[in-house]
Amino acid sequence: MLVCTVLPTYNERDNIEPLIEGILTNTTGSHMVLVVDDNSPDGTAEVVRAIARRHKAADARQVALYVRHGQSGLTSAIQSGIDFAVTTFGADVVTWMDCDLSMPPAEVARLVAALVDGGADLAVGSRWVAGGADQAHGWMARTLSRALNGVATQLLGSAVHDYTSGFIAARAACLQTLRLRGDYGEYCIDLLARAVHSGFVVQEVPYVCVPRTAGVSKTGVHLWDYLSKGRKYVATVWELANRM
Ligand SMILES: Nc1nc2c(ncn2[C@@H]2O[C@H](COP(=O)(O)OP(=O)(O)OP(=O)(O)O)[C@@H](O)[C@H]2O)c(=O)[nH]1
Ligand SMILES: [Mg+2]
Repeated sequence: MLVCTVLPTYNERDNIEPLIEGILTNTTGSHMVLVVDDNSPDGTAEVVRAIARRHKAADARQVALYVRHGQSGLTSAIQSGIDFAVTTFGADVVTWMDCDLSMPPAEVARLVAALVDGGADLAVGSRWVAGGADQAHGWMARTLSRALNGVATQLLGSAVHDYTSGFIAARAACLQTLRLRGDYGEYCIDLLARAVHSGFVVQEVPYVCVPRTAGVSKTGVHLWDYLSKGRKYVATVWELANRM
């Protein structure tokens, strides 16, 4: 069984190496990494090329890189990575996560175990179940996230308590049925709601979200940035609730 972790990056030069090493040292068997970089001006791709060369020589674990030119967007970057992982590399399971080290790389193995040992079709890292927490954001952003997710759980299905997680592992067959839609984080609400609605087995795995220590958040640093992204998330929940 081949597992591929897709890593969407834009200016993550200082995070990508500890992230890749953290994933590969905490997983066993056939586990590869695919970085989808949108031609980051900070040289993220150069760092990835060096890591790839080192692994090729040392332990043959594959670190692949896809640089997109003239394209941007988190959702399309992840979907491109999924397509490559499944079609080109033949991955049976695809996982993905943010590359700001807010999602601990050691937790990838627990998401994969929820599929392999737990029989789930899709596993989602969750801040809002017992054992999970959000240490990355301030009180106001956390409260907004909890409120949005509380409404989403009520309207879209109680199998998920963190619809905006972005930390996912899924079987290739599930991802071939459910393609990602949207521009940014709203894809996750949409994907999880459709997975639950379509009868896929969804399992939550608690994780503790920790603060970014290098690079800059793509959502932004002010509460206003979260509110403006949040508007889109509220609209997505509302549209899905009316359609399902
Ligand atoms: N390839 C690609 N990656 C992106 C793009 N926008 C954001 N990313 C990546 O998406 C992930 C999430 O971005 P973050 O900066 O963590 O932003 P966030 O999680 O929305 O906000 P925080 O809660 O502040 O972390 C990171 O790995 C980014 O590098 C994009 O246009 N293209
Ligand atoms: Mg993040």
